[in-house]
Amino acid sequence: MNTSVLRTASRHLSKAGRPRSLRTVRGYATFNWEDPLAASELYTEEELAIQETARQYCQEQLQPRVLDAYRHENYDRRILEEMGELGLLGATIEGYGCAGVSTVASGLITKEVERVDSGYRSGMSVQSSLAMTAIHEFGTEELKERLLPGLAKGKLAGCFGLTEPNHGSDPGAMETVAREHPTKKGTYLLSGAKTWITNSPIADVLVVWAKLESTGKIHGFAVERDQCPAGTLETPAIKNKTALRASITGMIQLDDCPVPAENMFPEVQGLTGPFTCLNSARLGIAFGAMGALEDCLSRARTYALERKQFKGNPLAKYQLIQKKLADAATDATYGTLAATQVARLKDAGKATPEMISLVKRQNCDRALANSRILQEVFGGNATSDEYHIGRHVANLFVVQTYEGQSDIHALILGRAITGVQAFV
Ligand code: TGC
Ligand code: FAD
Repeated sequence: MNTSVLRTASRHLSKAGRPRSLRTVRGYATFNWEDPLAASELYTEEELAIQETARQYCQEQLQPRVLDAYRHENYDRRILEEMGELGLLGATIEGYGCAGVSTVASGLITKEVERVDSGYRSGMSVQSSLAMTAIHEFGTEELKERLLPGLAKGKLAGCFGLTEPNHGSDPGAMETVAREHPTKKGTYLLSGAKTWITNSPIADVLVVWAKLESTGKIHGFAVERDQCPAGTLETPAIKNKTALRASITGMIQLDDCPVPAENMFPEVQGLTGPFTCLNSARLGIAFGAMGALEDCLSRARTYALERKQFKGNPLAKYQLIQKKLADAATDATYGTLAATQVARLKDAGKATPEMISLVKRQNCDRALANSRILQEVFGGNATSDEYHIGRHVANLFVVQTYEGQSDIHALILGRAITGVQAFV
């Protein structure tokens, strides 16, 4: 907490020389604006310790890098190894060099990373929830033992290719195909294009979803870059993004790329494969978006206490400003509690995909709406990237869009409520 800021503003806040929010009312605990509904009471000591480790790493190692990374659209590949060293990658997986923590703890890690930047969280989520989960849930034992430890340590980078140039919200219509090699038994040839793929330009292991030409069914493949002959796999970066600039995004272009049959996921076919991984990543985003919103709130509060307009009053004294802060704090704490509840239910085997759609949609929508309103607190200074708020706002648009755009999650919920399908 910035006590010098509080001192400056104290005469406007209370006779006791501290903000009214910090006063204790007899018989009650002290209100903590950073955790208004005391979500921390719901976490185990181990979960809190994991959150603290993640927060320390993120604030000490990621925060100082983010402005430069965002300005120059430069993702530092070493970040995956740093996260791997701390056990942050594939954290819920048991064995294979992974930490085996609860879904709640994993959510809290995600929240701390996204407090710094959604792009950093993106790089971690794709590695953990999408690439590693796909291999862990659906890969052969040999594939798991060969690939998961390297992914867990961040020595290998992973990506997840579902979206195509012509198919984003409707991945069921994907055009990427896998056909059996005409002469080489036990090999599939993959052809097609995936786009907007986080980590693809740096990925060593590319999880690609494709339709088997013979059956038309969707299957997953772990494509290992070092096994692909020249010209069969290209992963050009998509440059000049208007958001998520601290992450790296690209395409996956496959031209009769040979993949051994052992690298196909044997146990799953259809969209259940990719959606199982997305369940995990979407829940992570529900936590992460609250981290980004909390950072916007904290920065807006500090600014409002420091900035004086009209007779030397801090902006924080004005009611319209206070409402913006109150709305953001309310949505951040509700969203954190809701994500925590779904994560606990997931660990207890009681969660449903619709619950995950609900919290992914609501938390992303509220994070985007509130961050955009908090941006106003900074006036013209919001235009400077050194205030960080504009970066969060731009990022949160993407967070609301990927892993199922918000309206798509509304339709998933609408289907569950009415029993009527609205997609087709
Ligand atoms: P639908 O008929 O609903 O389902 C087809 C099959 O899939 C099963 N299924 C699920 N399984 C597990 N978990 C879920 N959440 C599931 N949802 C559906 C379902 O049971 C069915 O199985 P089966 O055996 O009967 O075939 O399929 P649909 O085509 O009607 O789906 C429509 C819709 C809109 C729900 C779906 O396509 C959708 O969610 N679209 C959004 C696409 C999306 O989320 N793309 C994400 C790409 S990855 C990404 O964005 C990563 S960014 C990461 C980062 O950088 O952080
Ligand atoms: P579209 O599907 O074309 O949708 C456009 C708009 O139309 C949306 O608002 C949508 O809600 C709306 N819409 C579509 N259908 C309907 C309907 N039936 N009813 C009402 N409204 C509808 N994908 C991956 O596979 N892996 C990744 O790692 C990955 N990383 C990404 C990173 C970034 C930076 C970005 C921007 C995207 C990434 N994506 C990734 C892709 C992302 O998942 C898609 O952008 C997202 O699923 C939406 O698809 P689309 O962009 O094709 O939009």
